[in-house]
Amino acid sequence: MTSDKLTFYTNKGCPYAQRVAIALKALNLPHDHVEIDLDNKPEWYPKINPETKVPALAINDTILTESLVIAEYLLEQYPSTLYPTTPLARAQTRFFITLFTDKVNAKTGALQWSGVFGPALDDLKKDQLVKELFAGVRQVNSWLSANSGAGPFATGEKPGFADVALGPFLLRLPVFTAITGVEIPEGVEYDRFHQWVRAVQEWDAAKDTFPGVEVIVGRVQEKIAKVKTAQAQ
Ligand SMILES: N[C@@H](CCC(=O)N[C@@H](CS)C(=O)NCC(=O)O)C(=O)O
Repeated sequence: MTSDKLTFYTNKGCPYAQRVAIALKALNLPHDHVEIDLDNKPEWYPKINPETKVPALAINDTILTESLVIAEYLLEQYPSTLYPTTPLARAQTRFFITLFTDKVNAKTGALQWSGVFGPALDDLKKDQLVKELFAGVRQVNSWLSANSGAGPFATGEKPGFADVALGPFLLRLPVFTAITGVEIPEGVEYDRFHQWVRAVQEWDAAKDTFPGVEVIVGRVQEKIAKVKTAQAQ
């Protein structure tokens, strides 16, 4: 429990904001929820976050922004089994978060948002990125096999910091497949990765803060259509 007043500025579709939502839920922290319409942001929002992005978290009168910073603050401030107990374990977890972000998330993002947020990729570049993505997943699979015993979570039997940070992106892999048609392969080099995805999909704190694959696919398609229409004008 906390005596601090927590106010969470979020948008339910945002994976970064979901990191904080997962932490708040898993730690059972009471808070006020302020949903920000990203297509029509309130005129007062820059006072909360000058970047006008979600998430932001007010702790009494102090405002934190950047999802990883907020999530880690919460895990550190409110002790639980989620936060690694030694500096070395924390460093290893941060390494894994970076590995996944660079080798997997950056690739799925570039493919899913080709021509929308990033440059439009030709087929050759897409094929190259798919190869890099699969290689990245195999690297993540190796790290999991070497560092988390039998799993099923990123750093062991129970969910932890890495699952809070990366869970939103694992939940959105079916969205990525629906939009791009690219599916992560099966097989021994990918088994531990899929086991991790399934564990996060069944974890209450992740499940209960996710609007669902269809809802997110709909939002992504809407966004793509909107940007393409604007580009055509
Ligand atoms: N690095 C930021 C990224 C947050 C972010 O990109 N949020 C998006 C929604 S998913 C946003 O607020 N976009 C609104 C905008 O860019 O105007 C974090 O981790 O908190």
